[in-house]
Amino acid sequence: MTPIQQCIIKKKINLKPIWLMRQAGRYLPEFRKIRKSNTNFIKLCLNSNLSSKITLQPIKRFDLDAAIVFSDILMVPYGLGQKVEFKKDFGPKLNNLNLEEISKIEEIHFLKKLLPIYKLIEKVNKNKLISKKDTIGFVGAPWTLLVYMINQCSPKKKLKENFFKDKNLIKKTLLILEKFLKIHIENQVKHGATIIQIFDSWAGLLEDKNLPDYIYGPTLNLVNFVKSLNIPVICFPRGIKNYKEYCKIVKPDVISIDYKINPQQIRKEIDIVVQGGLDPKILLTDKEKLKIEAKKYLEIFKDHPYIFNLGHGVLPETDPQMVDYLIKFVKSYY
Ligand code: 1CP
Repeated sequence: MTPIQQCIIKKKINLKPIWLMRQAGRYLPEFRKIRKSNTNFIKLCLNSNLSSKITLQPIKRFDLDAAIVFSDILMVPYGLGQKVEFKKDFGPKLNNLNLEEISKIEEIHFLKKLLPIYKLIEKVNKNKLISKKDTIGFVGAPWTLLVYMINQCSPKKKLKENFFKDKNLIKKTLLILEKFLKIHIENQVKHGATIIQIFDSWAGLLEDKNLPDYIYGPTLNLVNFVKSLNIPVICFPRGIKNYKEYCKIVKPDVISIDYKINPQQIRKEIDIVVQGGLDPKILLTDKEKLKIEAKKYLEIFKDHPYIFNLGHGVLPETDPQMVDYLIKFVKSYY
C-alpha cells in the first residue's frame, strides 16, 4: 500500500505523505521548455507522449508520494464541444455555451476526444518511478465547471451580473456535467488513476443559501460515484467558510483545505483525513519562513491522518529549490 493510501485507508498518522497541487507546471524550467514549443495548451494536454512526460517531471526531481495527471479541468467542457482556448496573460477563454449542442454529445464522442488523457495515465503507470506512488486523476466540481462554461473566462473575483438568469440552462448543464464527469472519472480509474481529486476552485463565490443546490448536491453525487469504484476521493472546496458542514454533507475521504482557513479550527472540528493548507506564497519568501510555516501544519496535525500539500497551486514564480527544501523538510520531520 502506498503512503497516501495508508494514511487515507488505515488512518496512519506518522507518515505525512506529500504531493503539491500544480506540482507539474510553469515553475519548472523543463516544463516551460516544452510549453514554449507547444503554444496550444489543449493540444499539449492531448499529446500523451508529452503530457505523460510532464506528469513525471516533478517525480523525477523530488521525493513526492503521488503524480497528478497533467491535464486541465476544462478538458471536460472541451470534450462536450464547447471551444476552449488558453490565452497568454489572460487564462482560459471559452465560446458561448450552447445547450442544444452539449445536449447532443454522446459518450463515445466524448471519450474519443479525451482518449489521450487515458493513454497518458497508462504511460505514467508503466514508469518504474511510480510503482510505489499514487496517480491522482481529477475533475473540476460541477459548480466550478459551470462557472467557466457560463462566465466564459475566469471569474477572478466576480461572476457575470446575469449569471443566474437562465435557470433552465444552469439546471440542464449541471445534469450533463454530472453524467460526463462520472464518465471521465470512471475512465481515469479504468486506466490507472488510484485516487480522484475534485477541484471546486470557485466554491467561495457562492452565498451560503445556494450551497445545497450548486455544491453539496452535485458534489455528493460524484463523491458517491468515486466511492462505488473503491477509490479514495479528495475534495477541495476552495474558499468556503464552513468546512465542517461541507464534510458532514459531502463526506469525502479526504478534505483539502485552502490557505485562508485556520488549521487549528479544522483540527478541532473535522475528523476525516485532512490535506493541504500551507499558503503557496510562503514558497516565494525564504527557507526560514517556509520551515516555520510548514512546521505549524505538521505540529497541528501531528496526531491526525494528514497529507501534506499547499492551500492552492504552486505559483509560477516559485523557485524549484524552495519546493525541494519543503519536501525534504516534511519527509525528515519525524
Ligand atoms: O502554460 C500555461 O499557461 C498553462 C498553465 C496551466 C497548467 C500548467 C493551466 C491553464 N492548467 C494547467 C495544468 C493543470 N490544471 C493541472 C495539472 C498540473 C498539476 O496540477 O500539476 C491541474 C490539476 C489543473 C486544474 C485546474 N485548472 C484548476 C483547479 C485547480 C486550481 O488551480 O484552482 C483550475 C481552476 C483550472 C483552470 C485553469 N487552467 C489553466 C489556468 C491558468 C487556469 C486558472 C484560470 C483562473 O485563474 O481562473
